Amino acid sequence: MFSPKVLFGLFTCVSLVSAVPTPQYASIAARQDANVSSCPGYAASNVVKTETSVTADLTLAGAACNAYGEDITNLKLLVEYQTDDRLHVNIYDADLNVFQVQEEAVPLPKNEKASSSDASLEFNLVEKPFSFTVKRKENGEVLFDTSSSQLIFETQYVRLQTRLPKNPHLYGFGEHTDPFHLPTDNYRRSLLNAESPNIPENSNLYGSHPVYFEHRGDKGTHGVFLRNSDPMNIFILRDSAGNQALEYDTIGGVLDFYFLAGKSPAEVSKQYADVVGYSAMFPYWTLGFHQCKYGYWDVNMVAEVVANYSTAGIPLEVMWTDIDYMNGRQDFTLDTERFPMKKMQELVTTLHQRGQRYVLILDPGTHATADLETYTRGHEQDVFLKAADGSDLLGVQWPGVVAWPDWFAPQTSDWWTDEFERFFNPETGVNLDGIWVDMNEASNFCSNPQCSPTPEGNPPAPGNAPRNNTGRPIPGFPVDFQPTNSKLKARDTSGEMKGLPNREWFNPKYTVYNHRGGLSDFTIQTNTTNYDGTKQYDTHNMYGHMMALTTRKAMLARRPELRPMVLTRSTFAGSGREVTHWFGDNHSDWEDYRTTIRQMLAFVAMHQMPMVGSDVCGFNGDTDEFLCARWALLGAFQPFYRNHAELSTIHQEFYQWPLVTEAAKKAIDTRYKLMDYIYTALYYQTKTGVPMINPLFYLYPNDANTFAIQEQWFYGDALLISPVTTDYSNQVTFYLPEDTFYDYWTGAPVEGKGANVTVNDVAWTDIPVHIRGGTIIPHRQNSASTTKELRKQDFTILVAPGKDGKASGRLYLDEGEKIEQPAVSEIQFSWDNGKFSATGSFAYGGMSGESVSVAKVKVLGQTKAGNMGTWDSSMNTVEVQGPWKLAGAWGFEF
Ligand SMILES: *[C@@H]1O[C@H](CO)[C@@H](O)[C@H](O)[C@H]1NC(C)=O
Ligand SMILES: *[C@@H]1O[C@H](CO)[C@@H](O)[C@H](O)[C@H]1NC(C)=O
Ligand SMILES: *[C@@H]1O[C@H](CO)[C@@H](O)[C@H](O)[C@H]1NC(C)=O
Ligand SMILES: *[C@@H]1O[C@H](CO)[C@@H](O)[C@H](O)[C@H]1NC(C)=O
Ligand SMILES: *[C@@H]1O[C@H](CO)[C@@H](O)[C@H](O)[C@H]1NC(C)=O
Ligand SMILES: CC(=O)N[C@H]1CO[C@H](CO)[C@@H](O)[C@@H]1O
Repeated sequence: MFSPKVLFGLFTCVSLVSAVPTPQYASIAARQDANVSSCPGYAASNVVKTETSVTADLTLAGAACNAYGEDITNLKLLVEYQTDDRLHVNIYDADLNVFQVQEEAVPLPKNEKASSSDASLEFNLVEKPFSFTVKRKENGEVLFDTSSSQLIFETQYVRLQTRLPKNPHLYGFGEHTDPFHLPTDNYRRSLLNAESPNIPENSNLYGSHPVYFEHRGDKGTHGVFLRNSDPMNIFILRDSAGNQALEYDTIGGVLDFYFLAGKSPAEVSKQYADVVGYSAMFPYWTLGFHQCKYGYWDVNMVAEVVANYSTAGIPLEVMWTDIDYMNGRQDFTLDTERFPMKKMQELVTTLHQRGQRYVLILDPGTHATADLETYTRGHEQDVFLKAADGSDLLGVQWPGVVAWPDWFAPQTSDWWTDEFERFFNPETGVNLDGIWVDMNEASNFCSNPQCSPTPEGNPPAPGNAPRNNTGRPIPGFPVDFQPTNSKLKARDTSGEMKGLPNREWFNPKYTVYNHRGGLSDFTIQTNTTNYDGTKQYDTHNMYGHMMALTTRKAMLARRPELRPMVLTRSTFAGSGREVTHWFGDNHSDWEDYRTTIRQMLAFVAMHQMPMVGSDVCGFNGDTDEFLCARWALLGAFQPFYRNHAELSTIHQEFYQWPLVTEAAKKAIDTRYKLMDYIYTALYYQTKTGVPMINPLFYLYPNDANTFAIQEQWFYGDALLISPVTTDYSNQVTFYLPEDTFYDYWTGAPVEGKGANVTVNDVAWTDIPVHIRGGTIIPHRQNSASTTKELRKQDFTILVAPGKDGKASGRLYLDEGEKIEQPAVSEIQFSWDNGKFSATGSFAYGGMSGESVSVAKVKVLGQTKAGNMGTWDSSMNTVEVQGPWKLAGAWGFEF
């Protein structure tokens, strides 16, 4: 780890002539031994403005400074008013040799050619020295202004700075474990995907999402996405006078920006989805409770865990198995002694009969041995990345020496899909329901580019006790498998945006901070060429993303009619449109318990990856019953809910402690009753981009007290979750905005005063939850052991009127798993001072045994009985008994 003291040097930039005074930032970049102050910047010429676009030539405005590479003399500027709310600004090399993100990795959004006069954003440029601004027309707010320093565009270094308001409210730039509301006092983020045990703060983690949201209260929220996958540092700078700026420093790629106008936070989320894609819809069962552990020794133990959950009366929806199931940790194999096929099939069949599901793990590294058919088939189909001599590039992962699939090669997808069909064949293989891809940053146990992946130098990392059938020591790569590789032969990639040749691949002069060491340490060598002629240097941050996309295709080929459930550790901007993510290998401690909240907020709202969650109770290290009880409750109100632990830890299944059993039962019972409510929220995020989890400022954008809150959230848009976040404490202080709330557990009204509330006696089995007035929440009347059983329960509708006596809510119903839904219902509930109605579409009739009936409607905060229903004077609630079938519009009046 780099200490902050070392990071923030005091080197000061020389002022540049500019209308606004140039801030004197501590130039963190400059401390990397290059004098960027002599960089000449660019001058714009041939500026052509049309109704929907601006183009210009940018020419280096003086002698090259060659700070961290060579200055590129000729650039082009392309500005497109793509929609009324989205402005695209791309600054790229005129020769089109510099790498640009492939469309297969991140499709380009459609340019709808909006008219600049109708657009909410306005682009302006200064020709010399070149700079530009983006302004919100409505109120003149300048959202982006690059005049505080010169644009630098070199072969291995690209820098752009924008001025920020003082103490800006910034969010995003995942993946990180830093504050949700980003620090603004000379803060650094680096985007360089890396395996990250214990998810350290102020570090690059598993994924890269070069997007930020900036919130300016009633002046609006906007977003800025940089479509660039190269490793980069991002700085939020503050000079001694308090002037602030945001700086991008990348070691390659182009400045391909998308400015999103908002103006509400949720609108920015939607506009970001328009650019990188709307989230995939996940099966209903994914919202159930999941259990995993590295170290379930054999199939019997897996079955025993399932049975123990059942005995304890804790609903278990999905059972997972980590790499334990593999033969010598090789993909697409079973340890024939401990996980024999016959028993695995019996396990899956039994789970399915009980309405439960099964998920297995895969890693990208394919054991490079002639004994593994998956490898030999892959080798024959030429799916692996190549070393300089054309042989398969080798590294080390769990099985030992591995070859790395090249996910940009089309044949890799065919091979991977074929392996899925062989191994996960419903009749002859393991008929799993979802898949989990890990280690795909990619993580290489070979620690540096010079490392030789031989068994002697790099034995497989310690894991389970040695098994008989691993064939260790792992044999080296057989000589007769050295192929001659056709695809690398002199490919002329000029003008194809594949990346510049002859760069310094491992130690570029400009350093992107990496907590694992150098650029290429513990991963695939960055000098490796991909199938399409691009380099790992530029595409490294998309390796896991591409693996996940390929895996989704394989799942789809297996079961074309069903929504795939693919969980990936490594992600890139846009991963959410296909797959989902958990927060990686955290630690069983209170800090990581708290961290899950800020990670969830950023992933769901700012990165369009809604189905996320943490390893409940913690992954590394031993948890304890108090932490695990709290985490069981916290996790139940996060989208993806899986208990998972590392090999060497104690068992932490919820049934291991009576206290945790009680907490988990309550948590799961509540989560399940609310399942259709949150499934509805997920569905609408996939359709509208509006997040299913709301940071408080999304719903109270003018309340400055909410901007930095990172230990509370709205589950959906109605339920405010305020868990105990202090270590081993029964006390919680949480914020209640000025609004009408109701205690979720008692129904009692609670008037929010725009102030903190402290509760001193939160039991280990409790979590404070409040309903926001003005909402209507559909519930299942009872919980159940599986989501399949849950769907047989009738609904109750809970109405929580706001101050104005009104409320609204919605319910989406479908069959739960199919991509093409034969019939769905989209129901709107409304309450207006005594009048209840359900309107919308009602095509979903329910599968056999399922309920689509409402048993009762319960209205909170009623001080008198109406003409209908039963008034409970102690709780001030009215209950109106149904049933009403959700088959057409209905309603009643008190
Ligand atoms: C950087 O360049 C400027 C202008 O040429 C010069 O005044 C300054 O001393 C240089 N700084 C360093 C640290 O080399
Ligand atoms: C399951 O429960 C039994 C009985 O309490 C216990 O002996 C066993 O260790 C448990 N197994 C697992 C894997 O939790
Ligand atoms: C990448 O660099 C390493 C270390 O210098 C070298 O051994 C290897 O041959 C290079 N690979 C390619 C594809 O050029
Ligand atoms: C492993 O090999 C030993 C010796 O060959 C044998 O006794 C044992 O049963 C095998 N299986 C396991 C699971 O240890
Ligand atoms: C609420 O308490 C937190 C600390 O627990 C504090 O940071 C925050 O400023 C308080 N909010 C208000 C509105 O007082
Ligand atoms: C973000 C965070 O809290 N990470 C912690 C994970 O666990 C390790 C080991 O306890 C801590 O050092 C990290 O701070």
